[in-house]
Amino acid sequence: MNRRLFALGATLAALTLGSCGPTPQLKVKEAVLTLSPVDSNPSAFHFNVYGGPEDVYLLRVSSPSTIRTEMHDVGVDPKTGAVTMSPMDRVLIPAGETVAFKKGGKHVMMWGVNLIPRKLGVIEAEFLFSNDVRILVKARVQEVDGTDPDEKKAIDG
Ligand SMILES: [Cu+2]
Repeated sequence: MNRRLFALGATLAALTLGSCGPTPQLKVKEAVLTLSPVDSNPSAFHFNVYGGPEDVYLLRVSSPSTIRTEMHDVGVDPKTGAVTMSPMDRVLIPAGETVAFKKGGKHVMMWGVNLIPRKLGVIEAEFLFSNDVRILVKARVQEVDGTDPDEKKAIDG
């Protein structure tokens, strides 16, 4: 019995040591919130999601500094050729692959961004995945032209 358990343990150790290369880690990086020039319009949130050891879905991106968020994809209307945005309720993050939320593609829209991130130049966002992992991210906040938020400039200067 004891010998059997030992053998099992040795096998598990061998399997763990035998896997080649570092195990990919589910991560969110390069996150930037671009403030809308018009306060009543949503701001655009961009980032890269790095897939982990298994396929997962990104289910939600939220922030205590916003009223509402939505994940959107960008497409082209086949009839009119106009660029359209459609909400997504989940986004597949394949194991070991990078999914970019970038200008002209997938993105998160944030409504009602309050004064805190505008003053700090940083916004906290939480990413919820289908494997129950939550990742907290501090993202840079910028104006449409890429500069620091106006409120931050007003305080700093
Ligand atoms: Cu959108």
